[in-house]
Amino acid sequence: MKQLIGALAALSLCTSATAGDKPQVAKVKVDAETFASLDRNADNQISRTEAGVDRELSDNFAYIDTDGDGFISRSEYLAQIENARDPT
Ligand SMILES: [Ca+2]
Ligand SMILES: [Ca+2]
Repeated sequence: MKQLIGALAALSLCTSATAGDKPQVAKVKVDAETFASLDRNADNQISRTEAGVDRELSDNFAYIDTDGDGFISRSEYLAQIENARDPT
């Protein structure tokens, strides 16, 4: 029985050690889907009105809209995710 507990402990250690990489990959996928769900009229960009449903996005709209055209394009949205993941 002790051996089994030891094996389980080793297994859970192993799981938590590898878990570090996975959430980020999953988050990017979720965020790409979030873009599609925010883009209500499917014109491939998020207007201020569309961003209004997401307070964080709305608050950072001007910052995310790097070319200042008043819309967040898919690339601007994904670039913002990249910046959030890696501030350097
Ligand atoms: Ca749109
Ligand atoms: Ca823009």
